Amino acid sequence: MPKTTSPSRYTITAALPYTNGPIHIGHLAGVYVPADIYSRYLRLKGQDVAFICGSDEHGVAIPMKAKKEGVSPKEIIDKYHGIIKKSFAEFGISFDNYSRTSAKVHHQTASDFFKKLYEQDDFIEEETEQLFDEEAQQFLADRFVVGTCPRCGHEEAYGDQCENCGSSLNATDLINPKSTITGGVPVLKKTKHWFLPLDRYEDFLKEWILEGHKSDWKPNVYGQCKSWIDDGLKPRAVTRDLDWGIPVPVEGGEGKVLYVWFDAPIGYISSTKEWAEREGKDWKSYWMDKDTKLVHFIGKDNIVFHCIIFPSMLKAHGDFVLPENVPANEFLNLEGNKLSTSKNWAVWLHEYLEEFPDMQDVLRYALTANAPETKDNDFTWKDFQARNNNELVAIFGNFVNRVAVLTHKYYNGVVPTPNTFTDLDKQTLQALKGFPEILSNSLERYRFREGSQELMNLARLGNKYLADEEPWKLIKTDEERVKTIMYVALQIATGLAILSEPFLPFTSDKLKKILRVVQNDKNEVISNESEKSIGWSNMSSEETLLPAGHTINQSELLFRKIEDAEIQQQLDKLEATKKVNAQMDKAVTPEKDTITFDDFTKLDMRVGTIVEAEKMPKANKLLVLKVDTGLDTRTIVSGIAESFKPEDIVGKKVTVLVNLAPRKLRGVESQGMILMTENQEGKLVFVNPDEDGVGNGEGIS
Ligand code: B3M
Ligand code: ZN
Repeated sequence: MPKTTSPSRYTITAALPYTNGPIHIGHLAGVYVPADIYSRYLRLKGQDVAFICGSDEHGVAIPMKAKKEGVSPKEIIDKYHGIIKKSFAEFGISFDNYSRTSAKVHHQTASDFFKKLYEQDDFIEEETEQLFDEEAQQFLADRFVVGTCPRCGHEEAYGDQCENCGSSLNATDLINPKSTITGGVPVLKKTKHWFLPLDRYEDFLKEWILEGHKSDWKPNVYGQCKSWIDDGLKPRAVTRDLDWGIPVPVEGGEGKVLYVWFDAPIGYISSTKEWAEREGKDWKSYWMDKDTKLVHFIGKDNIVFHCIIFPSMLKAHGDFVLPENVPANEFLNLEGNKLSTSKNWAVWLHEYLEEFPDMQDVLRYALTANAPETKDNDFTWKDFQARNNNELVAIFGNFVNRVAVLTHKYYNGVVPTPNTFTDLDKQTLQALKGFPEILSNSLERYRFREGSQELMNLARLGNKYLADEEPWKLIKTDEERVKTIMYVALQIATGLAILSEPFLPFTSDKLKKILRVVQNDKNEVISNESEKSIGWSNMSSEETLLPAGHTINQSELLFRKIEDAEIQQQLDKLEATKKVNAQMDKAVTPEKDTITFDDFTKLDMRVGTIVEAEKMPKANKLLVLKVDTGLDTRTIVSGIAESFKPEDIVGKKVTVLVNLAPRKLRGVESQGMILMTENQEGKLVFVNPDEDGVGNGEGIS
């Protein structure tokens, strides 16, 4: 049942990113931005929070990447752990600890966890037939094998999971399995593994999830759990025949490692231990105290591991709390296509940070405002530009800039003493007081998209108030009235500084600097003149957020307009990626039937030079060429008009098949063939001897 008492502390985890590539906007929208908003919000409410993450450095994806890049797995994890950790920090993801599963503390914690379950006889130890690649002499598990998912028919399902329907699989479940190492069809070979008997936890999961979390878990999460439990759970192997990972710490475990999805979630515990030791805290209170609220932030493809497998492990272990909620998001697409690390179809966080310096909050806002919270959603650069220009610049930034500029213009930056409040003033101040609860109401239910729009509504309230009251006109006729208007506007700006922090931490800092308020260790803001510190929890009960007499700093632009050219540049970048992918996706035409050497010697290929070139009238693709073959100068018609201008290829050396039977093309007799191929962009290029000194007529063998 959802907890009714308020927790003593929160352990917030964010899925550990694999160190086989950088972070992209799909990871941010799905997991890290919502987790950060929630953690920052809880801290602002004065809660004791451990926001935990780290790099997931085991699993087959790492050695696969290492092999592809021709380096060691250690070099891969060190490279991407560094890129990921740095880019999270620069993006304001405020982890209390970001560890890594290659760390000693994790190896020890995961080994101890396994040994405890082993000693409690929680595993089934069994020799079974597993998929084996005879050519690679390697057992095939996880991403070492692909095949058709038995549940949804997805043809690229991995040995442990189908990313399409999220199902957790045994490799032997796959239909038509194929080795991703050699492409070969695997055979079955006996090997011993330890299995977690998930079927033994069905009653526990039915009671804990299907009964206990029917009302508070998101429908997409609850629905997936229900369908797996209803389908019946099967034992899952938690060890692998691999040499990359945490060695199986029991008799008979030689040459085997823990399954990455067994060890990785334990990484949350190891990272908490590492943090607690550094901070002088007791890690056990964050994982073993029943008054701790544990929340896992993940993407939908990780639901089975965080709602079924890891909780069953925690239950078996017996000492740990269970997750109170797992608010998994759906997937984010990019410009209508699925994000893909392997196809480089992504907006990479580290590249964004370089290309849009000091604009972290723009991406945070755009990703939150369109977050895939209940269904897959699409990120477009046009929407990113619109969210920035039409909301952050035109509403939030415009309001704050007006408040600061007018306060300096009329009062040298000093907050004026208000006169009598009109009904509108009172309604506006009352509305301001309601925002902490409005936002809490969204954030407590993990509705970050809704929360971001409510925050923008607070900026709209201020913007509209100023636009309706027009102090810049009234100043000529009613100075006393303007004092009240600017005082009210400054209260709204201060409310924005406090309430924007979870969503827009960088903007909140800038706004606090403009308002010249400092944040104390209780996450409350305090102006120099007042003893009262104001924060999320008391701003609704305080009459004054920013006292009269307080002096603010000069304004600074919180946001800048994003120009069409900047967006076009990003779209061009994606277009180029599309072309590269199209080229790589182009199925390499299968090899033709074998020919004999005699067949080959019949081909007479010579070096030639194009001496004349012109377009074939009324034929878009054809050029009529005069080619000096060394034997003669002959006419050759070539389908290269869409790749070359005639004037650009005169003098070009080419390879010519000279003894091809002549044939008429659009009435022109072509006497040979020029050898061409396509480059990665799909553009035709000459297959030609580009070394100097190779003369026309030279045979090619
Ligand atoms: N490394 C991320 C993924 O599946 C995976 C999460 C582990 S959380 C313990 O993309
Ligand atoms: Zn599937």
